[in-house]
Amino acid sequence: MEVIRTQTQVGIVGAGPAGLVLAHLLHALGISCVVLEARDRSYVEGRVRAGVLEQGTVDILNELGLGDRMRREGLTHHGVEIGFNGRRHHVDFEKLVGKTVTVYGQHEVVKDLIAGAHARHIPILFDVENVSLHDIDGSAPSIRYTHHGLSHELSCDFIGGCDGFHGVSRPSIPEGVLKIYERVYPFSWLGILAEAPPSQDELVYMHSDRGFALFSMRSPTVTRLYLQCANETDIADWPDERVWAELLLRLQCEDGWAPHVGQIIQKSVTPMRSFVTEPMQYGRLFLAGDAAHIVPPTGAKGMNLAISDVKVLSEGLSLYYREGAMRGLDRYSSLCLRRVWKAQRFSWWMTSMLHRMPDANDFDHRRQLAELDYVTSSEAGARTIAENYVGLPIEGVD
Ligand code: FAS
Ligand code: PHB
Repeated sequence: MEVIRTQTQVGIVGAGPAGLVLAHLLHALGISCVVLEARDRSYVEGRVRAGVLEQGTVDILNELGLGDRMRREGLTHHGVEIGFNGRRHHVDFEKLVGKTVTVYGQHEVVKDLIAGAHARHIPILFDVENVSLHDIDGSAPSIRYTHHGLSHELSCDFIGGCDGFHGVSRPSIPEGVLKIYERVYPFSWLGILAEAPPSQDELVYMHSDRGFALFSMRSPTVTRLYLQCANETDIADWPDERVWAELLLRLQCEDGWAPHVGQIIQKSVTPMRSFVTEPMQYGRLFLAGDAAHIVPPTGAKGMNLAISDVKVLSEGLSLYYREGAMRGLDRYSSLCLRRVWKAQRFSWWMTSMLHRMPDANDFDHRRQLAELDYVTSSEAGARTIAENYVGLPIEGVD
């Protein structure tokens, strides 16, 4: 079969937050790229996932001229509430670290990124199949794929492996090169979207004897909620009535606060894992986002890390194309991993502090409660939550 040969400077595999933000960052730098995506546009735009944008993520989207709808529809949050023993405790980001976060669904960010890419004629090919990476350890890597039944080969200078945890990029790196660090948690999250106006302005992370629950939101009319559930949970065992009953039990507070109940419009179960691959690059292939690391969503870091990775990558590529210097690209992995591991630590710590651990004894549980009491009653303790939650600084390549 004839192979259609094309070329670009940076080939990007995956049109999630990592791949799409990288494409816009490169476009703004005058560096050509092509984004190859396995699924169709509506699937990618409909994937309901993260909800909290760090200040750094908001700044990057605004600097790219892609923040209009986010500024209109996003919800600025000045803090969160940590709940235990039936009481909620406010952690005030603004007072403690002078920053805020924005609640705006990942799927809304993706819609804005794709719309912006089309307006700027940044090529995104959806429904690509049989993607394979070649000569990634040489100076002329390429990506082969089929699209609408035709075979293609995209020659490029560099490849952005932005294809998530189950993508082809990480497995394209030869055996023995990568060191994998992983922890799988003994529970998952059952998440719902409900057509119910949020019953308060801020998120509530609740540690209850029955298990963890999270009250979040998407808009003035849509509430987002999660509850800790067993791994391998079959969603068929959780009809809407059972989900609401359990959420109301776990989130109940002495002051009578409770989420508003409404029609559930989306339900899913997400396993929880911490995962890091080192290094995050091999030859001219650079892994970014979930292709390189996974965090439990308790710290609201997943999507934000994906975007900070590609910010660093874009700076390294800019240095290369401006000055022919590889020093930024050579530092990509070490720079990203320093911030990734701090986000891993925070996400693990929030998860360990807030969830009921199946193997915990009474001492462990009382120690957990003491930790929650400390971080919500000590300014130093609350500040460590605040500065990690709003996002640690992104170190530049130079
Ligand atoms: P993504 O997985 O978003 O994107 C990768 C893209 O690559 C996908 O579009 C995929 O279709 C494509 N792809 C895969 N293989 C390919 C191939 N061979 N060829 C071409 N394309 C390919 N984070 C939070 O902060 N809070 C949350 O509540 C939260 N909930 C989550 C729920 C679920 C079910 C999952 C899976 C993740 C959740 N996350 C959450 C984490 C999530 O937000 C990720 O961190 C974020 O999507 C990472 O973005 P990317 O790295 O771009 O990867
Ligand atoms: C969400 O709104 O989806 C969300 C918020 C905070 C988290 C995880 C998910 O830690």
